[in-house]
Amino acid sequence: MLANDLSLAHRPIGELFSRVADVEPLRLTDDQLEHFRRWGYVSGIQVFTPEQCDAICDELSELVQPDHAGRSLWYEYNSNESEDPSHVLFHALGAWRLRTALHDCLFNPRMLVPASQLLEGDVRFWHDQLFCKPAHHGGVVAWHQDYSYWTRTRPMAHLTCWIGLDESTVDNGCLQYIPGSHQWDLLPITGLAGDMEAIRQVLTEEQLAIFSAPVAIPLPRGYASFHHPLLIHGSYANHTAGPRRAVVINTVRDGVCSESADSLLAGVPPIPPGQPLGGQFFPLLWTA
Ligand SMILES: O=C(O)CCC(=O)C(=O)O
Repeated sequence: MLANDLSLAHRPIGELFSRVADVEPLRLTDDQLEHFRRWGYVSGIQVFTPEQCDAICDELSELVQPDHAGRSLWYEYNSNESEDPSHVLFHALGAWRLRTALHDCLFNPRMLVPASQLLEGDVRFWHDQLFCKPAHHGGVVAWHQDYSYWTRTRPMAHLTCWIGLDESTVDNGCLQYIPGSHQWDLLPITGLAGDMEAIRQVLTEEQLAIFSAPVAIPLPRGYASFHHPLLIHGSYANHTAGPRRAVVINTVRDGVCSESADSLLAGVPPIPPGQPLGGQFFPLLWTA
């Protein structure tokens, strides 16, 4: 085990994400909860201050360099998941193990209080993700359902929190949703970073009709959108002069179990099928 593996710490290490005395103002309203139930997402929730975004961006600028300290700790690391040099999508899982702000942001009540409401229980960490599209030649994230990548865990009681580190706009490739698609069945994986429209091959005529009306989710810097594990989402390319960077925090309701005898994340010791997620790599983040 490596001494600088921050996954050993199950509480904040630094001061950037200080405790919040009163969590009541952080709670989603009944209208927001109803919006999530009906459409599969709720957005426009501030979870990071500009100072917190700056600290995470500083760490990120180090982590995109190929020879950074701690690089053996990643679960996945793709400098360009698209494999097309003219459309770059930096996508990496496991940053919480490498740098303090990216670790401590998991314990942020501004994210955890809404997550607990949406999951209807205690919140356990699943994994983090970084999605970064550089200026001028940032690639797409193809339409997909998150749970199609997570069927090795069950029951489906998962949640995604997407947090912009830059203002995200239609022009720089903000998140896009197909509202209501969380009611659809689980679809097969059709790729994450290549052909934006590949998912169309597996949709019915009825689904294709709904699919023609995606909703863009532009957000100010530090603001989040939460979505359901079956909601279809993606994002278009970034051809603007600035980057579009995001941290994604994926959580589960406490009690979600492994469904696989293999490692759930690269390098993590297996959790036997039927056993709940827990231990060093899956800390409990919030008790309702
Ligand atoms: O950052 C993006 O554009 C896509 C993020 C995404 O696919 C996710 O949060 O599951």
